[in-house]
Amino acid sequence: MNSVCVLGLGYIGLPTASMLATHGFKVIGVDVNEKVLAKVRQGEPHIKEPGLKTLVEAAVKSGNLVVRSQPEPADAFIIAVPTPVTADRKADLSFVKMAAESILPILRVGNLVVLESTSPPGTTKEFLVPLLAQSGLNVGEELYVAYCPERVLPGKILKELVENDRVIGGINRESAEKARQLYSTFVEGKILLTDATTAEMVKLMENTYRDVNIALANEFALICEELGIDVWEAIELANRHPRVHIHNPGPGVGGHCIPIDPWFIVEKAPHRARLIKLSREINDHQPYHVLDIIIQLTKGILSPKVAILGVSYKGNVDDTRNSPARVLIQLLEEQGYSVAAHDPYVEEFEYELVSIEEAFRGADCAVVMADHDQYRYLEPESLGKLMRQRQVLDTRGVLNAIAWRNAGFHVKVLGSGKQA
Ligand code: SAJ
Repeated sequence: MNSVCVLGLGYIGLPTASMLATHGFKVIGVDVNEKVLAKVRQGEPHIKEPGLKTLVEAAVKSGNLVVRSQPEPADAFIIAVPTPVTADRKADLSFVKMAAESILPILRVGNLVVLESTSPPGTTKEFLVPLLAQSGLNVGEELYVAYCPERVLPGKILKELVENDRVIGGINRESAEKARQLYSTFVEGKILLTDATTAEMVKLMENTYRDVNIALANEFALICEELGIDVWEAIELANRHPRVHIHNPGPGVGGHCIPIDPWFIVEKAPHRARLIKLSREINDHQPYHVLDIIIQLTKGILSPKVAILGVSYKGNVDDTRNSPARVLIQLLEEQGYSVAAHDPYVEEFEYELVSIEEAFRGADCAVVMADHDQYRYLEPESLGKLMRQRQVLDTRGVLNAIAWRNAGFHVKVLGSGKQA
């Protein structure tokens, strides 16, 4: 195997294409977005991710990574396009379909096609294989097909792409072995082989495990608020048990994976997936709970202003997809609040982003929505002077509450029912 065509140059496709290119493969990176192509062509990633700029630059400079708007013949094809969720909570496989159809005319005997996009169990065998069979090749014998989910954590993509164990599900043993050959060129973790449908379920189970656990933490937070307990302290103590690992509560679950993937299980087994569905609902409700706290904090204030700190879906990333802050800002505006938002990472957002001082100026409450490291080191004394009311709501448990209280702030921490 010498050449790989990667379809979709997003958060997964671009790092993977660049990684393969720096490991000696001739890589054709394909994307439908002209802006993405233009940037990558110049060796510039279109997403912020530690180390990615250096990697993309090296890949492009070496001549091993070229970008195109249409796929070109190669030994292997990796499909890394989005699989969003539709309004009725089903997987939208239209991008997978488009990608598969686009390679039909160029597939050759001996090619390998790998699907990396998160998909409902059965997608590779029941959706992708019949599509690829339209090439006229005998799928399984002349054309190898595998499902190999990505498992990398945004913020640590490059490290995890190499170090994480990798699950590969083949439509048959030969397909799985072929895919192993490809991934073993850069994966240092273990490569574990299974069938395609199991691999699809494994991916969904990983993210669902996280979603359900976060829902449990969020439920604990609501309960602790009512019972006068600090959930953060309680979790820390409970996690001293050797078999307990409670997740962190927060303002909601965002990103492009965890709020979506559980629905792909629900889609396939709606009557069985009760806990999974309930967890989704619990986590989706968190921004509404944050709104309720803000309403309490700003009761009686005329034309209240709220400063939102962090609009990305989690700390230290620039990604705002499904960000709980977006939901909260919309709810606040519907309630007549004036909102000023700040984020040190995000460049493009539907709502205007301002400097930290502008966000605090005249505000009646500042709300930490993303756990960016910078927010741990904010100076409450100087920021407090800019505010109309010294109030802060920490939905991530990142602020030094004592320092803020010493600066005259009323500090509310999500999940804490303890009176300050
Ligand atoms: N969150 C909490 N509490 C927690 C952990 C996370 O509220 O204890 C929130 C975050 O703030 C964020 C959301 O959940 O809004 C998701 O963040 P995350 O860090 O849990 O996950 P992602 O979406 O950045 O990446 C996940 C990872 N999956 C798992 O850890 C099982 C990653 O390994 C996957 O590759 C990625 O989804 C993906 O692409 O599927």
